[in-house]
Amino acid sequence: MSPVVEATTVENLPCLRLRHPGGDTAVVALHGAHVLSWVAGGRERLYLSPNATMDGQAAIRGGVPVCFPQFNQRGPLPKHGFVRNVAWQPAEPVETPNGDDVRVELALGDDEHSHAVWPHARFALRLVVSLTAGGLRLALHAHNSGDSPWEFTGALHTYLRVDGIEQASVEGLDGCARWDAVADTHQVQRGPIRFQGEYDSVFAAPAGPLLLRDGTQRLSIENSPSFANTVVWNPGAVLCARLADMPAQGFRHMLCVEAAQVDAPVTLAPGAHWAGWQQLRLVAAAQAA
Ligand code: TA6
Repeated sequence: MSPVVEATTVENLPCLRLRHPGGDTAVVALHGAHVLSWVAGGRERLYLSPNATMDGQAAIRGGVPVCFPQFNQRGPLPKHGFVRNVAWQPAEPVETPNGDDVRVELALGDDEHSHAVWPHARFALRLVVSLTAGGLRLALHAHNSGDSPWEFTGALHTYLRVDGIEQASVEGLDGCARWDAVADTHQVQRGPIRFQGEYDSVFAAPAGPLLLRDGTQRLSIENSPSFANTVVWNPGAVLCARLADMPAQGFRHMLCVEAAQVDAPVTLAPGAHWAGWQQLRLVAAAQAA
């Protein structure tokens, strides 16, 4: 293991900590290949609930859950799939480092447990976590290692940390088709998104990156075109109070902006690969003005 990646634990969960020479860090738990922390520009950029269950079984509230092979409850599998609830393994890199990043790869294959939940699928998943100065890139790779096709939906369900949800906005979805999951209405997004109460919407993915504005924070969020949807979620006060693993005011400090495949499942033929990524990048306030 390279000296900039070290084994650590967070509440007894085995984790890997990445340290970029410039000072940024990231922590990824083997449980769920779940990124728990990304510190960039001197502050934490991800929201991890202080009430998250870290027992190596439950899904962790916050960070970046990997949702696969099912988005939410759109199918017969457990909500948001099952790979966020199981331990992945550190793997030898298959992606070539680009020279200035620190990266780890985690792998998960089918086994007795997955066969019980998702019977006919033979698969190999990889999550590549790459840390650059001011940037974090998560790439999910899926491979059909069996002899029959299977399909999936899913998401990189990123919980961004915001100073205050009521001052935050997301730009870049103007003109995109939107399904408002709270009101169950379809419309076209006009202008930046702002938040007052529960917000849960699935968008047709935009062509370019999004921009999160929150106080002095400016964050660019770019998803690969292979993810057909972008999901934006904040539970608001009422739903947040019903989430046992969230503090009552937790909704004020989180905003999920997700690279997702929601509406149209991807079919992977035997031997086929799919990859999808999300790239987060700090933007100087002057650049985002
Ligand atoms: O991606 C948004 C969403 O699908 C919401 O509808 C909400 O349920 C959220 O995910 C969190 O799901 P979870 O199973 O992690 O509580």
